[in-house]
Amino acid sequence: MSYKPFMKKLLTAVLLGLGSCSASAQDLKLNDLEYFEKQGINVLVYSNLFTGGFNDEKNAGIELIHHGVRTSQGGAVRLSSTPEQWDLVPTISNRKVDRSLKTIEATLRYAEYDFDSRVVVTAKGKGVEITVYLDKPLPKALEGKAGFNLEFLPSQYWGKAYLADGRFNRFPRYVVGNTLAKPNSEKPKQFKGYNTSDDRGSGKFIDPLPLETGRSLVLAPDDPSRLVKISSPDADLMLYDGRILAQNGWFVVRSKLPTGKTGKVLSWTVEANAIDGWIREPNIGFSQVGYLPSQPKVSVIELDKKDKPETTASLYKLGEDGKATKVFSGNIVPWGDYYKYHYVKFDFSSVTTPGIYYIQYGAVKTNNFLIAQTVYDQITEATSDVWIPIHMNHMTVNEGYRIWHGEPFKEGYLQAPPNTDHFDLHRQGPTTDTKYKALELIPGLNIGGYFDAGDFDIETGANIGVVQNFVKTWEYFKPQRDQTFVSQKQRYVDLHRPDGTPDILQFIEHGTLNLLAQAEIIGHMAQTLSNSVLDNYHHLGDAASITDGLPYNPKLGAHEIAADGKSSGVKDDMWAFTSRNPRLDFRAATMFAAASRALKGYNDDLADRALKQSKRLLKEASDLLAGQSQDNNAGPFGAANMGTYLQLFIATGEQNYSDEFLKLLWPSLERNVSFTLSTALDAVPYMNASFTEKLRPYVVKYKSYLDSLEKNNPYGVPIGIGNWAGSGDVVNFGTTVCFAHKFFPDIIDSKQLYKASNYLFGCHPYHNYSLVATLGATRPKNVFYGNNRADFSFIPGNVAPGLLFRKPDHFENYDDWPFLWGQNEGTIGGNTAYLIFGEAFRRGVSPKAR
Ligand SMILES: [Ca+2]
Ligand SMILES: [Ca+2]
Ligand SMILES: [Ca+2]
Repeated sequence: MSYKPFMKKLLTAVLLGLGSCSASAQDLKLNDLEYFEKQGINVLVYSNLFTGGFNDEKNAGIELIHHGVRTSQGGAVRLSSTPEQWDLVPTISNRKVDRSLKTIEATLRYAEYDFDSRVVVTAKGKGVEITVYLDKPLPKALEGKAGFNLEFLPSQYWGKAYLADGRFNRFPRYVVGNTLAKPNSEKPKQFKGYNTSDDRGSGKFIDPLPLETGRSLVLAPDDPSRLVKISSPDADLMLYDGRILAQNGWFVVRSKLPTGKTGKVLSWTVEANAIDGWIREPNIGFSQVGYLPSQPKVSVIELDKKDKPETTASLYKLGEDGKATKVFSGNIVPWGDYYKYHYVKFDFSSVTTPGIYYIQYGAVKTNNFLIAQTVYDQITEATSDVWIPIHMNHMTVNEGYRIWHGEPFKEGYLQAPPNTDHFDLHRQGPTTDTKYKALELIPGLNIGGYFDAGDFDIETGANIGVVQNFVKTWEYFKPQRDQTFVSQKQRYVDLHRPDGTPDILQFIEHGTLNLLAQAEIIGHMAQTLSNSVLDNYHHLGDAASITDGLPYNPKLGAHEIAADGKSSGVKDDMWAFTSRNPRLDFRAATMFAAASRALKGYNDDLADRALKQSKRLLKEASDLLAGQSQDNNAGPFGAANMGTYLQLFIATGEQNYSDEFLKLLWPSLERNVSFTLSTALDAVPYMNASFTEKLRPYVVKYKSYLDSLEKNNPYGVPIGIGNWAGSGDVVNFGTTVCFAHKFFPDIIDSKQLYKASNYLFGCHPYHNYSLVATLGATRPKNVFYGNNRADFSFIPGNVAPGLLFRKPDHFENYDDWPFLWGQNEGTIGGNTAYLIFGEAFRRGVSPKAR
C-alpha cells in the first residue's frame, strides 16, 4: 500500500487552502484515450453515442467505470424521468476535448423538438463537474420535462444505502414505487411515434415519482467501491427507479432544466470514490468445461496494468478426502497489453492425470475444473435438448412440472399494411406483394418455426439459416439423439421424453413447416412474422399470452370481446411483412433443397413439397434477379449467393451450379481467406481431389491468419468490437478450424481446435465464466437475455454474445444484469451454429467419440 505520500500531499493541500487546485495523485486526469481517469475510476464522456439499432441501449452517454465495472451510463439531457428503450435519444455532435481546460464538451440535439443543449464535463479535483448550457430557452413542449439524467446499474446498487441531504434510505431490490397517471397529451414523444405501453383505454401514461429529492446525494456510503457523491448548488437532484416502467430500467439521478433561461442552466459535481491502493483482482481465464488429458492447457491471466505479475502459478489436485495437493508449479510468461489490461499466461499442459483441479495464482484460487477424457461429451446437449425445443413456436412446450409456454398466436397473422416501418428493423414496402389486403388474415402461417431470440418473432432469414444449420449437422454427423417428444398433431413438445424419432429431424421438420407455409401461402418468403404493436413486442413471460388468441375485429371496442367469444377488439394480432426479396427467396430455395434431402424417408410429403417450392422459388428469384444489377456480387466479402450455388449443386448435382460457385469462390478466397474458407470447406466432400489441392495454398494462408491472431490478442481468436459482441464469430471460427483440421490435418494441427472452445468456456476477458450455459461447465454464466430475463435467469444451452466492447478500451459482460442484448442475448441462428461447432469440435478432438 502506498497511500502515505497521497495523504501527505492531501494534508499539505488542505493546509495551504489549495483544495482541488493542487494536482494530487487522487485527481482525475484527462488521458490520451480522451476520458477522465485515475486508478479505480474512468469517466467516459460521449465515447459511446446513442447509435445502436434500438435507441436507448443503456450503453451510451456519460459513463462511469467504477473499480472495473461500468456502473453508470446514460448521462445526457433526456426528456423523461426514467427513459425507456424507445424514448427519444439525443444525437451528439461536435464533441471537443480541451486538454488545457481539462474539459470534454458536446452538443446534444433533439431534432423532433428542434432542441439543442451543450454539455461540458470538467475534471475538478477528485471528481468532475457537469454543466449544461442552453443558447435558447427550453421549447415550450419540453418545459418541466427536459432534464439532465445519469443512470446507475440496479444490480450494483440494490441493497445498498443512500443519503439525500443527510436523510438515509436503501436502494430497493425490487421496484415498488409511487407513480402518477397523467394525460397522454403531456407525454414526450417516443421514437417514431411508437408507444411502449398499452394504456388500456385510459388515455393516460405512467409518470414515476422520485424516491428522494435533495441538493446532495450520496450513493452507497456503505460500499467504498460504489460510493458516489453528487451535488448541485442550485437544482434539486431527484432519485428515480426506472424499473417501474420497464424491467430493464436503471436507477436515475435527474435534475430538471429551468424554463425560460439561457446560458449555464445546470451544474453538478460528481465524485466517485476511489479505494486507496486498489488493484483489480486478476481474472484467471480457463475452460470451465475442463480439459482432455492430452490437450494443451494454457490459462490466460488478465491483470491490472498496475499489478505486479507473479513469477509462478500452481495447480492443485483435490483428493477423495477433500484435501488439495500441489501437483504442478510453472512459470508465468508475459504476453503484453491488450486494451485496458496486461496479460500473462500459465501453461500447465504437462498435467495429464485425470482429476479435479484448481489454479492458484498469488492469493487467487479459482473454482475447480476437471481433467478427464469425458469433459466434452455433453457440450451440445443442453442446447439441443432444452434451448432449441423451448424456442419452438406455435407449440405448447412442457418440461417436467413446468410449462415453458402455451401455443402462441392461435389467431394467426395479418397482412402488414404497406409503407410500415417496424421497430425490429423491418419494413413493409409500398405494396403487399401478395393477394391479401392490408390487415387481412393470411391463414395457415401459424405453424412451425422458431422464436428469433429473447423476442418471439419469426425472422425468416434467421429461420432459413436455422434449418440449414440443422441439415448440415444431420448430414455431417447424423446425430440420433432422441430426448424430445414432438407432436405436430397435438402441437405439443415435451422435454426429456424420447418418442422414437431423432430430435434433429423433428427440428428440421418444424423449421420447414413454417417456411414452407410462407412459400405456399404467400407465394414467396416473408421478411418476418412479427408483432404489430410495440407494447407486446417487449413481452416477458409466456409467449401464448402475447396475443389473446382471438382475431381482431374492428367492429368491437378497444378491449371488447365478441358475444360469441370468437373475436376481440384488441389490436394485438401479429403481422406478416411480405415485401418480396428475391435474394431471400434464393436462400429459401437453397434451404428447401437441403431440407428435402434430410426429410426424405422421414416425412416424404414435406420433402416433396419443399423440393417443389425450391425449384419454383429458384426459377422465379432467378428471373427477378436477372432484371437487376449484378453489383451484389462485388462486396468486400464476395458474392452473397456463393454458398447458395454450392448448396444447390449439392442438392441437384447440376454442373452449372458448381461452375457458378467456383467462379465466385476463387476470387473471394483471394480477397479474404478467413471469411471464405468455411464455404470452401463445405464443398470438399462434394468436389474432386484437384479441388482439394487447389484449396491447399489457401489453407496455408489461413494458418498464417491463425498465427497472426496469436499476436492480435492474448486469446488467439477473432475478437469482435462491434455493438453486438463476438461469440458468434468465435463459434464460426471454431467450426472453420475444425473442418480445416479434418480435411488438412498436416496444415492445421489439433492444437488449433481448442482456441474457440477455451474462449467460449471461460478463457476470455472480464470474467472467467462460460459464455455457454452448457452441461459440464463448473461456472457457466448465471444470467442471459432470454425470454425469462426478468427473472435474472437463463435457458440452458444458450450462448451469450459475450464480451461487449465499449469504446475506447473496455470489454464487459454483466453476469448480474441480463438486459443488455448485445452481451447476453442468445439467438436461434447463433445457438444452432453452436450445435454444428459442438459436434465438429467433439468429433475433431476425440475422433472415437460417438
Ligand atoms: Ca427479432
Ligand atoms: Ca424425438
Ligand atoms: Ca388477437
